[in-house]
Amino acid sequence: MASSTEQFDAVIVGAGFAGMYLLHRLRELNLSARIYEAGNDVGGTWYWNRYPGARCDAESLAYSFSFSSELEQEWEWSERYAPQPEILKYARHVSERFDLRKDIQFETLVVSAHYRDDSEDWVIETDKGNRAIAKYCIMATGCLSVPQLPDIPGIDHFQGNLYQASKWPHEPVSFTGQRVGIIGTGSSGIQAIPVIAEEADHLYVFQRTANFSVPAANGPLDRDWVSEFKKNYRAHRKNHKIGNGSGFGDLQIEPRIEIKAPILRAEVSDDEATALLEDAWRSGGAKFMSAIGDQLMNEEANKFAREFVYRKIHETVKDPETAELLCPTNHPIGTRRICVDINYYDTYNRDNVSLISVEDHPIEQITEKGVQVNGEVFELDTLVLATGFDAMTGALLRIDIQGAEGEKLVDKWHAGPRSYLGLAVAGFPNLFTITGPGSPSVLSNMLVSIEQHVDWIMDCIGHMKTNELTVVEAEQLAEDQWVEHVNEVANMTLFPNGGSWYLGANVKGKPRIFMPYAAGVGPYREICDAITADGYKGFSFH
Ligand code: NA7
Repeated sequence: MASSTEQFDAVIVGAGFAGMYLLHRLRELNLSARIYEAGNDVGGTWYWNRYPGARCDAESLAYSFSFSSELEQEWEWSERYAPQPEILKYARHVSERFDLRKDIQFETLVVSAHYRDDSEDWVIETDKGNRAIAKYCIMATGCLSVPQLPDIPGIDHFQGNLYQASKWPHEPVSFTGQRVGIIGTGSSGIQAIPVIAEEADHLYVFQRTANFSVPAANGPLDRDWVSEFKKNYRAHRKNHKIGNGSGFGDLQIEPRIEIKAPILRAEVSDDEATALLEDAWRSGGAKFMSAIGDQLMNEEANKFAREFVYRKIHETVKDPETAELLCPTNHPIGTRRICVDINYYDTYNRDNVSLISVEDHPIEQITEKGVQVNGEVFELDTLVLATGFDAMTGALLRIDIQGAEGEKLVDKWHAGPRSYLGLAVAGFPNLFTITGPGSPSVLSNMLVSIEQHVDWIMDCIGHMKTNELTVVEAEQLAEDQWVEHVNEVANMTLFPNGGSWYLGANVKGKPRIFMPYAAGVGPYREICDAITADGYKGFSFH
């Protein structure tokens, strides 16, 4: 079925932020590259996730590229947390500004990538019949790009409108006068619920597991403040890249309350700890998770933060039974991704919103008319599925990736992903993964991590070019030690107790392995840089 074979120095899979920056950097090295992208535009996550209320839970001024001062100076973010259409516009702007589109083939799914031992290159094939040969194959496939549909009988029988949050139509969707149901109360559901509730006649929220959510304290960005911030952009960016955190550094903007972390729970009285949490709550955003320095390490500190949030939920939600159902009790706060919301809890005070707990009585089936729980059918005109993703490994394992001697990635990872630094896999020469499992990835500001990975890979490829090397491969021992280290770090935290998609727990049959590296972006960068300085320790070249 392959029509013709094209030759490139590198093939990149995915035209999200990672793929775009890769292409830009490869060109700087005078290397030819082609991106294959499944969507019909750039933007990755921000191309697909168009559901009502979709916006970034990281602050705009940090969740943006830092590689071009001109770009960061000229682009104006409107809000503290940019809405999806604005981020997509930004992605398009980047693609045009750096003339990226001519090397991107859209609406094309990569189906296989096979390494050839004899010629030491990759053969990449697509669903459109392309066959490309490249020295390097770089997976920029995203951590949350394969939607997970719920395993509920009868979905196909539903006669109303059925929408998936992560595959939202490009045309406007109206809920006016409708009975709407939504399954899923993770970040996507929590963003969509308040917006749908404003329009629908009635909204039924089917909640299996309550999640912790903190207020975003979103709002328009003050222009004077932004221009002041931009004067010091380099210093801010530098700050985002260091420290044990997630890559947001000193960005704490509206209202401007200084969070005095890291202060450990044992160092402060109950009143002082409450004051720290109160400041973080008012200040808004995921930084709440570092209000007390050891919240994610120490059960006592975590319990204190949980109880603070329970009080907030009970203060906000008028009906005590609904409030109680919204209080998560089966995981430490932050061990499932903390949600960042606009009016989420308050939405349950509306007369047109009902919370249906399906924790003890799972959804039995979806009928032609609606959702059946405990024998009762909730009749609906529209059903929204916000049921998550096959995270971190899903997109990689859907491609038939075969490394040296025909080894399949799906076999190598049958008991869970194994990677050196989340960047390279032993037995898969010249294959790189951007923000792969074993790197800070979903625990970090994605843009910070993407730029760091791409820069590291470009240094490595530059090194190979200079030294006329053909092949780079992670060594088995280095990979084994790294996997052990990632687990060790995870086990020092409360994360493994979360039962979340970080562990693969949301996908039936998926091995339970804590996939991201939890030590923070700063230490991770230092390790990567030290490996480079040490002659790429743990990598072999020829
Ligand atoms: P999440 O956070 O994985 O949330 C998925 C939600 O869907 C979660 O509440 C699930 O409940 C629920 N779910 C899944 N299957 C079912 C069934 N069968 N019945 C009831 N409820 C179900 O995905 P999101 O898209 O919200 O967020 C993913 C990330 O995207 C987010 O962290 C941001 O980084 C962006 P469960 O918890 O499994 O009981």
